[in-house]
Amino acid sequence: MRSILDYRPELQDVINEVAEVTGYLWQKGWAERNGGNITVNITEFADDEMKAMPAIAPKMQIGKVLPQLKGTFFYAKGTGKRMRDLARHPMQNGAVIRICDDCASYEIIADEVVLPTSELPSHLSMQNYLLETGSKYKATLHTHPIELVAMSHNPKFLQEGVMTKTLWSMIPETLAFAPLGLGIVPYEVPGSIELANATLEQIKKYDVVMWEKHGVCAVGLDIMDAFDQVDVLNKAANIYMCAKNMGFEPEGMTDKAIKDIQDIFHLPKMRPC
Ligand code: 2HA
Ligand code: ZN
Repeated sequence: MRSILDYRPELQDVINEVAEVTGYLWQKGWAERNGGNITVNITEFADDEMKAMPAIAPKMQIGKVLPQLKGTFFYAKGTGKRMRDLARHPMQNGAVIRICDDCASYEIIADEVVLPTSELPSHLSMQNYLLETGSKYKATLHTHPIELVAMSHNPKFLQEGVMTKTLWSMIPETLAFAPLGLGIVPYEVPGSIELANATLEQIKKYDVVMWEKHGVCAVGLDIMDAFDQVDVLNKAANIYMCAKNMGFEPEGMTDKAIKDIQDIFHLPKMRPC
């Protein structure tokens, strides 16, 4: 069977990167069974031939109206599909979708009828916001990083800024590579519009947001960038956990040490476009 990648070779690099990251997610233990999902905006690769591709399944509803997404194209992981399978066979475990002109529905155009992720409302809400703000970010990632999810079971860490401060203070790299910190989304039903709306509010300020007792959602220039930010935050959570397992509360870098790093390295406080 002919794949969309056969005549859009530029797309291959994006899909290869998604496959590489999904392999990491599995290796890290963050992607049990079908856990987690990904979308990447691939509209830049849509030539006339791709735009003319017919739908291969009936139109489906997103559950929200997202005006910026009219005519855009996304690669989306399939619902119920495993990250570890996607790493080897990305076009059988994910699909290319086109958002219809009503901005409220989508159709699958390639390669196979693989229904997109159950968290599509959250992913597309974030993608809509990124376009609305002129961001260069193309990728959204949802995954279940063990130590971060564990921390979200302690109400102390769900207060604004507390988890961010704890994580930043574990190791300077966390501050450098996740400079916006971690937003908090109180528990909502997975896949719900409520979860999508609450995520959207937090993603305005943060590149990575914690879904209480569930996982994280991250945005990035590409899927590797989104993954890296989650990875550095989870590394800090792991250091926190190791110290606790050794029987002590980690001291953490001082407020001054944190501020010095922010100043010396001119770390952004807002998402750069
Ligand atoms: O796709 O992780 O939140 C499976 C999930 C839903
Ligand atoms: Zn999940």
